[in-house]
Amino acid sequence: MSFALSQTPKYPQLPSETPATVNIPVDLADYSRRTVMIPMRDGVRLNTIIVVPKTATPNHKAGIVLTRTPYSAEALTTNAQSTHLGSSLYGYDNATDVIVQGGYIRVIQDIRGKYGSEGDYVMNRPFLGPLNPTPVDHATDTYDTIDWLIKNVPESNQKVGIIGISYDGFTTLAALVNPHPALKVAVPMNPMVDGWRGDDWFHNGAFRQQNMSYIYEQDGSRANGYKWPTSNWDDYAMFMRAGSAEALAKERGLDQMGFWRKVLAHPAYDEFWQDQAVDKILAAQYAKQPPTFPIMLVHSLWDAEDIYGAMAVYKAIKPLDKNNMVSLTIGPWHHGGAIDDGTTLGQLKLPADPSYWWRQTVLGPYLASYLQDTPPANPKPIPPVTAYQTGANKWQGVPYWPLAKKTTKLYLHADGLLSLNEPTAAEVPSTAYVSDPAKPVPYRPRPSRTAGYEPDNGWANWLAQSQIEQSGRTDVAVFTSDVLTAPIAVAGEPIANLIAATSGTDSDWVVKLIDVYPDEVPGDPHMGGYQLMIAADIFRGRYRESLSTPHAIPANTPETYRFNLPNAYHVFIPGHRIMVQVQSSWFPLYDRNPQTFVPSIFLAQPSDYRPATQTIFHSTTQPTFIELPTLTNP
Ligand code: PG9
Repeated sequence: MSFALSQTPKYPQLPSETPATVNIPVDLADYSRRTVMIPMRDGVRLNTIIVVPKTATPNHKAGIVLTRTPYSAEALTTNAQSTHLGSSLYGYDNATDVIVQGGYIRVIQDIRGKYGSEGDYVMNRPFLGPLNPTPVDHATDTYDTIDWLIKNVPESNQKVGIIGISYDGFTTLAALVNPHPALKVAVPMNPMVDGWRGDDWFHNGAFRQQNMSYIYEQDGSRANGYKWPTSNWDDYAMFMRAGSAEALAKERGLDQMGFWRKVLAHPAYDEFWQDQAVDKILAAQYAKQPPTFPIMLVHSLWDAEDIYGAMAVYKAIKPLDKNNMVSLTIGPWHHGGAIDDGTTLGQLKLPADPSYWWRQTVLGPYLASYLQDTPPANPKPIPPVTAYQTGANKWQGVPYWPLAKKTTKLYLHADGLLSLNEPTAAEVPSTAYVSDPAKPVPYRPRPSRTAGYEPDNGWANWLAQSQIEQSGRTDVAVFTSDVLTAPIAVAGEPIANLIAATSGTDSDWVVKLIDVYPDEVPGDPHMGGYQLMIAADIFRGRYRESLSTPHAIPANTPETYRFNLPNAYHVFIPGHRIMVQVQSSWFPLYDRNPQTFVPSIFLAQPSDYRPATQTIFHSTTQPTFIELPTLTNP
């Protein structure tokens, strides 16, 4: 480290050996790198890194692949001081292999308020309208950026594609709102779309408290310089000791962050969340004018962060897609798995590498068709939906989604049984368990690390972890089918139709649809008896009548909780069994429901947290079932 001296030094100095900046000699690298500040319409300038392969020249122009990120354009483009473009980009960096092979100009921009960009940061800055009275949002920033790029990058062929995962998937979707005419293709991957319904902040009203550290670091400073103060290796212990998310927030100073205060003020699905849901915004736009350029939505089946977004957008805009511009990929992936190594998903081994196959066979030709001046001749057409069927473990091109046209009901029964038959009058009509907020069900084995992507963290693949440990708990109700003799293929969103009562006045309900492997799996011993979640989600009972207005649950009264589980494309194969688990906590990922109705769970007091007896009904008149969207020919 060297320190600049403000005065003439008193003692003799050795001259510093360190230059002011270090550059790779221009002739050595196969690319050039420019850092520019692009002015937006309100005068704010956004830090933008433009990496140009040497194959792109003013006489041999190339398309631009743009990503807009809160995660540091500098970091994403300086993976190595490499002479090769591919190695200089960070890791897989939104499909580096495809970007390099396609000869594209790579542009990564810090969104306003983050890292090298000017302006203020607002989490998922809402679009212009009631929540944003300023003249700028991510749509206008993308427009202004593209406009500048095509006028100021002489190697550009005037064709721009935008691509990104998660937050960068959200900014990719934002580019679709009143898009610039030079925007020719968009690939939003695992985008954050609706923070309340099923992406990062809540799922059906249950708060994802493990993202509190994300809010702290993201809102805390431009360059994420303030790190969440840790205290425990095991988040389960940390959240239990604090008592509630709000108490922990106070303890750690999270209440200094603006977005946290918004979360606290909006626990229900009020206008704050509804008005910024991107699926609704795009549907309103496309109802007036259908999409005019290609958009490929990318969904990960085991996405621990944004399992809702891509499919919600597809559902909302596909019926409005009169020009057939919108396609879909559904992959056997964790969050961001499309640009990662796809050969494993936790314990699961997948033949070949589905991620590499998809990038090379689908994404590469797709981008080439719309961004290259001379795309490869006779490309194989990209199907409307490219989906990976787990269980059978194969990619398939399918004409529409959901693929299933029929519904098969999977009924819960007495004695922990599960079958396609309705309950009979001879059966015990209900199953009960005690849910104790003092001992919530761990969502994954402890120690439960803060969500992160370090190699030993486990967060990325927790949705694919075996549920075997949970199946042995007394506070988890378990229902299992006989061993299957014929396949059952699911292709769409299963719907949980739970009829249940609680002795409390509020309750969470977690429903998990599980594929149980045979007791022994030849050649893959770790999979013996494995309980793989195929679709699972949580529903906060106070929202059963209205998502925007909570209502107390009348104690000891059967109520219907009907909610969609995330999409599945899975075949339960002969020799396997199907299982459904029902529980009332998923901790510490979700905050605990005190099981006593209080106006805001964020403000629940220790005395509000009480054990409750939970009763699941499976009688002839009150049957609980899962509606499976099934295929006639698996
Ligand atoms: N899922 C992350 C995120 C997106 C938007 C808001 C907050 C978090 C992400 O991976 O970017």
